[in-house]
Amino acid sequence: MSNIVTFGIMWIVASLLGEWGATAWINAAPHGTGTFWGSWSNLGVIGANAFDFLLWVAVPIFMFVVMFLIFAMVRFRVPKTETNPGDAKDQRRVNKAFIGIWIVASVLINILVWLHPNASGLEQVFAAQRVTKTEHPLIVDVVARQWEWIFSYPQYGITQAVNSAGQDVLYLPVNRPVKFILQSYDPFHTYDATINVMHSFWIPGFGVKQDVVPGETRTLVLTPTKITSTQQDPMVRVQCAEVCGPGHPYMEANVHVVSSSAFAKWAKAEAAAGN
Ligand SMILES: [Cu+2]
Repeated sequence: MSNIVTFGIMWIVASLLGEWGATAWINAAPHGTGTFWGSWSNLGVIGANAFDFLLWVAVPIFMFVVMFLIFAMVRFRVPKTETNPGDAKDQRRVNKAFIGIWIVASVLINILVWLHPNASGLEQVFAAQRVTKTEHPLIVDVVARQWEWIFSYPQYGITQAVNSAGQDVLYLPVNRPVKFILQSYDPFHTYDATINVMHSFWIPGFGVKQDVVPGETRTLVLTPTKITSTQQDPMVRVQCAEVCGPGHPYMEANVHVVSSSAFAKWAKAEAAAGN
């Protein structure tokens, strides 16, 4: 059998096994769907799909390189009779066609992943940001300070949402778009602007992260897709993801994704409590 046919069979078998393993891993991910830990928002699903696609593309490329190494090591090993191994003829042979095909294939694969999932995924993310009034987005004003996340709900008259223990808390209704308006400043020390630093608003379980920069107002629109909470899934929490001082690792807040009726009840009670 020619070298090319033998190697081709090795490559195809290894790739099929690899794709089978990758698909099994994707389907068996800890939280059920997708290779990401969290894809419990519309934006998270876009990221998880991109990751899955790239994994499927990467498996045959990875197998090509690994199988090529193994095949060459075995097939072209130096025979015992060779007296001057460093000068073996096969080690100085060049296959220009192989080099050309490798370069063209690499360029094509790069163009492919630039178009999809990169450009196509970004387009989906941008489209999700253009939320319209008819979709009745929930507005949540988010203030990041050293070291606390403050959530207010202007549509419901809530200036700082807290739980019974007085901790900041983020309540969201499931399947309704949320528009986060993100700012970094300290409402309790407005006289001292030097303490305003960069933070990053990260909910790992939603698969999204947005930097919060002093002097800027940034927005993030997403739709939670599953009823869950930090208690059920620690990945569903607000976590600062930009080193912002000694309190940075503890700059987190509990999240509750609840039904729309439970949210209305909570918002009413929260406003009535004067929070
Ligand atoms: Cu931080």
